[in-house]
Amino acid sequence: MRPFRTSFAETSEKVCILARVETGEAHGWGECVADVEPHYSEEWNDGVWAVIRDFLAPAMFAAGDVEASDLASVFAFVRGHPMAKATLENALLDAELRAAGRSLAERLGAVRERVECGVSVGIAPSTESLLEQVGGYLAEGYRRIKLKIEPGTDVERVRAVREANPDILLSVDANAAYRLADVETFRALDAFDLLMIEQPLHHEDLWEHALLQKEIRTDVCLDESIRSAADARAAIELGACRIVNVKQGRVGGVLEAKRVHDVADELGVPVWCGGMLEMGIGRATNLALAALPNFRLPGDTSATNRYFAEDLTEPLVLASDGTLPVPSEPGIGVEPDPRRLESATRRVERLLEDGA
Ligand code: OSB
Ligand code: MG
Repeated sequence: MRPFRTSFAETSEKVCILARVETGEAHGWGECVADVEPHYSEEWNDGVWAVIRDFLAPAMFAAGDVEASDLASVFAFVRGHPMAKATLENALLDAELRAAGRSLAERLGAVRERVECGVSVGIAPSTESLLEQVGGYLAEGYRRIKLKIEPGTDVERVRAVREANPDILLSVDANAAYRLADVETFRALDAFDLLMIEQPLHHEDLWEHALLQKEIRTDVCLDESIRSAADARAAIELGACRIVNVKQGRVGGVLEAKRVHDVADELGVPVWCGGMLEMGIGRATNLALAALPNFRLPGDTSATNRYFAEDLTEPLVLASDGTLPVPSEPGIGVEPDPRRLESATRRVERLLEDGA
């Protein structure tokens, strides 16, 4: 994949876990959003693999005739591990919807057939290269540019992009690289009419985000800090953010993501769909979610070619108006090509129900 640098790591290869759940009536797919190392969150691929194999899958089998909507309570005995839980829940839900001939978008309550897309631009080697990348994405039609920032180059880079593009929707994402003592940097960023500043401070610190939000004009958006609908309610009520980034994998699956959407809606806070550099299975899942009514800002739901030369599923192609279609076929509406899947697979484990 195209290399992507954040304040915590650089990714240049996509290595992820795919769950295929077979129910007898249908099969379904879930793409795990964890990465090889635990930087963005505590979860990582080998950990997810073990949690699914040793705890979640056995609990799902032991629970007998379960539906995806039962899994949150079936899995509650395992604390945390939302990305692992999301992988199985999304896969079972996909299988149920395929069996019922119903799309995920319809099941979640989608209100639109296309969603507006933004793009997240990684930390560039230079300001010139950043400006060139941003120009390219704008020419493709992307409706919002998000810049990854880190201390040292932040204000200079944001100023350069804003001066070159006075009218675009522009936001920044710090991935928790700052401290409250950096408030002067955020005051300086207030000058650039940013749509939001995403996750400026520590992922476990709602209180300091609330203090920061009082000191700056730009809306704070939380990503890493929001792991459930309860977190979203707490963060909003505390004044820790005025916008919420929803990533279904981070909150334990699309069903909890819908509850995050609903809580924010009830409290008058807009949400938007984040991304974890997903391949087509995860990307199609995100597009269904992004079609819900309170997803009011363009998401990090970029086209396949922004990340990958080739995907396992058919590419999702950006229209010149910066939108992607919401899949309308049953379930998530996409299917990996068997040959490409086989050649990309490094490890397989089949988990069977007792007696199967
Ligand atoms: O913080 O939103 C983030 C990618 C990997 C991990 C965390 C983040 C991101 C992105 C890119 O910003 C989102 C995407 O394009 O999928
Ligand atoms: Mg983020």
